[in-house]
Amino acid sequence: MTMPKGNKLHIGVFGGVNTGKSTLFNSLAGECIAIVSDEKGTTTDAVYKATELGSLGAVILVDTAGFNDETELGKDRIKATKSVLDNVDIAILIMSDNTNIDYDSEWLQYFSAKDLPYVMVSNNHDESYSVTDSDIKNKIITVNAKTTAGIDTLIAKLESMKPERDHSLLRGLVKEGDLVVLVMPQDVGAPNSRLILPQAMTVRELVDKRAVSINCDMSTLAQVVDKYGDSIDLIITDSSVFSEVERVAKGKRLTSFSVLYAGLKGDITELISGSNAMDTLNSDSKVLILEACSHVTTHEDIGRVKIPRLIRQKYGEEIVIDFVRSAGQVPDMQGYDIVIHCGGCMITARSMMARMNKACEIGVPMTNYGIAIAKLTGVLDKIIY
Ligand SMILES: Nc1nc2c(ncn2[C@@H]2O[C@H](COP(=O)(O)OP(=O)(O)O)[C@@H](O)[C@H]2O)c(=O)[nH]1
Ligand SMILES: [Mg+2]
Repeated sequence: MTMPKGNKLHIGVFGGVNTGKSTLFNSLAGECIAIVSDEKGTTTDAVYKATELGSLGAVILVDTAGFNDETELGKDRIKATKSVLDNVDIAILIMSDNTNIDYDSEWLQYFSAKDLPYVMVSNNHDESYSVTDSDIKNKIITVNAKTTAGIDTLIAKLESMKPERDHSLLRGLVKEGDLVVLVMPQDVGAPNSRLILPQAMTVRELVDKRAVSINCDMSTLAQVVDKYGDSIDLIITDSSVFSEVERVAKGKRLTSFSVLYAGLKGDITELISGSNAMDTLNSDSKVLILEACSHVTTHEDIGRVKIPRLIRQKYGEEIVIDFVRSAGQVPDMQGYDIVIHCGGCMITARSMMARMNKACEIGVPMTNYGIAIAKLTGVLDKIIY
């Protein structure tokens, strides 16, 4: 199974038109994907490419449209490039003869405003690049995107910039030797012959931690609980069957894949407190269900059917529930009483945090699928995270 894009380090290539962004992107990717051209504005939408880069391992490179594009389509391209800022973990800013220092300064400010680590690269024409500030000049790495001279230095710099990220789902919840029961109902929406990402990641982590896991679904859970009783240290369930599991679990430590996943991508404390907004919803409220997947997903059933059904049961048929699917830009969340986001397995942690920060800025509470289901079925205070 391949890791979805969301879990890999994303590196964006930014810079003015014709500075050699696509050439560098191709050199880093080691093959020709982005169109390189003398004509300005050749790269329109961002281009994403998975590759391996030194000790960084698997990364996603993102080629963008130049930000001094003055053509008719330029505005849309710049907007698309700006939305990439939320999706990358490191930015490369390219400068060359074609550089306009005013634009570069503007973009350095965007990087800073988003706390986005960046590296400045002078492509081929170091001498003529008119930086007077020696402090900045020392920070610039010189490359020749075409011949790949200097690229090793750039890769070494990127390696040193890798953000520390806790990729653990289970954090402190499981220790060596624990017995963990995984409840994984495989309904019609489940992919053929494999587990969905949060489940597969959990199994892998349990193996790494030398914990022992038992896999079951609702039809066999009672049997497992009868057989292993007090030896069970934790039950992790699909959140769609929270309340059923809680009834069978008889006070055992309980959590869900999506709640664990929420902690990996977003700020779990904020997402849990965001769910408190559900206490004050009524039939006049407006709910936004937000999916980050760009393709037809296995969560469709949870976001489009299960959660709306639970909400309507509790607050009435008239309550407004809107759905938005957006993998790129932070969607418009204004005017809603709560936003319920999917687990975000296809987007980066930065992208998820950009959504949470935006919601916070406009005063709209945000929670996620798993936490919302736990809240709606009355088991939120019974789960650990
Ligand atoms: N000589 C030389 N030409 C380059 C270099 N990098 C890019 N170019 C050329 O500059 C033009 C624009 O490059 P491109 O990568 O499409 O720029 P972008 O608009 O920033 O993506 C192309 O003709 C490239 O072949 C370089 O390092 N050396
Ligand atoms: Mg280009």
